[in-house]
Amino acid sequence: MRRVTLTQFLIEQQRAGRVSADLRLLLEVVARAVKAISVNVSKGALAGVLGEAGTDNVQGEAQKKLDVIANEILLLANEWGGHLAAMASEEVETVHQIPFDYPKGGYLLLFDPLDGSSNIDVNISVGTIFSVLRNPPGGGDPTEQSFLQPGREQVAAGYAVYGPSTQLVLTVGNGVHAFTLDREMGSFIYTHPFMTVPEETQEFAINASNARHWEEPVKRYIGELQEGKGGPRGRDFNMRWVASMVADVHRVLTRGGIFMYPIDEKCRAQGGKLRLMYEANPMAMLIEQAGGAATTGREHILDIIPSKLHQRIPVILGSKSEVDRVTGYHLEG
Ligand code: P6P
Repeated sequence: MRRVTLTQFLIEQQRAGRVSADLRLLLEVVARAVKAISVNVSKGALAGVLGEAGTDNVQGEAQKKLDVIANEILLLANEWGGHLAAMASEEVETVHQIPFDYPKGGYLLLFDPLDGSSNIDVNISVGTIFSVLRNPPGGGDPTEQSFLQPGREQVAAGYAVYGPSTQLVLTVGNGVHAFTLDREMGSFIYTHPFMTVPEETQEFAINASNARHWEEPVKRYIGELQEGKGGPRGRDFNMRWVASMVADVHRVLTRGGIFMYPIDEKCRAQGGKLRLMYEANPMAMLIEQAGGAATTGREHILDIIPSKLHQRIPVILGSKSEVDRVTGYHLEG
């Protein structure tokens, strides 16, 4: 069978008018950066990249060496190409401006360079999440306000999952497509066209150690799943929790499920656990493009008008029938 590469896929999307030449270049550059991150992640102890960096990020979290490495790879890879107006990273407090000696383009790139990095030292899958917005017209250097657009404005979103294989999962608004890294060729090969989230599922993902902090609708919903065949759902359910959003969402995108990091008494003061701009929004675009649903429990994630760059929100996403059910429980009050 003819092997289609990411480059060929993107050229076909450009020919069909779904991506501009600049957006195609942007996605190629991000893919190249992801390959470099994959090389570092897969070397682990052999490259001395495990363990703490000895610094904290803007979230006040201790950075892993690979957090810093992945962030630098993405910033340096994307600065010079002329396709970006600015960047924003989970690891950087303010907007990252394009150095003055490089040309600027019309897109804004946001990313979580290495999500789930607490799993690095125990060799569990981690990932990179990215989101692409248009830079609003108006000249001058982009400000934080330039980035504060609802998720529906995204022109592309995706993630890389560094697992048994490295996969790049991408949408440009025409379905969800996955590419598997062929390390010998150094190419992403098109392996999963038009991924879809099954409407029904028997698998849920939540950090059950937070149960005592959950709101009543979540306690009701999870309780019903745990009652299984003998309870109101009349069937048994299974639970998975990797504590690496990319790994958990990739499983949901691949075989269905519901992924939940709801608001609870523990994270209420921060607004939630997961970040809106470079975790929830890109994942919500992918899930909706794949026929699933993504809400905070009370509203569609992609409709939220952001108030700040590192804003956190509750996240419930995956198989539509389950997301609709638990969102309904929240709206019943
Ligand atoms: P907890 C990783 O730190 C992360 O941001 C997501 O990737 C993951 O889903 C979540 O936090 C795990 O949180 O509370 O289970 O450690």
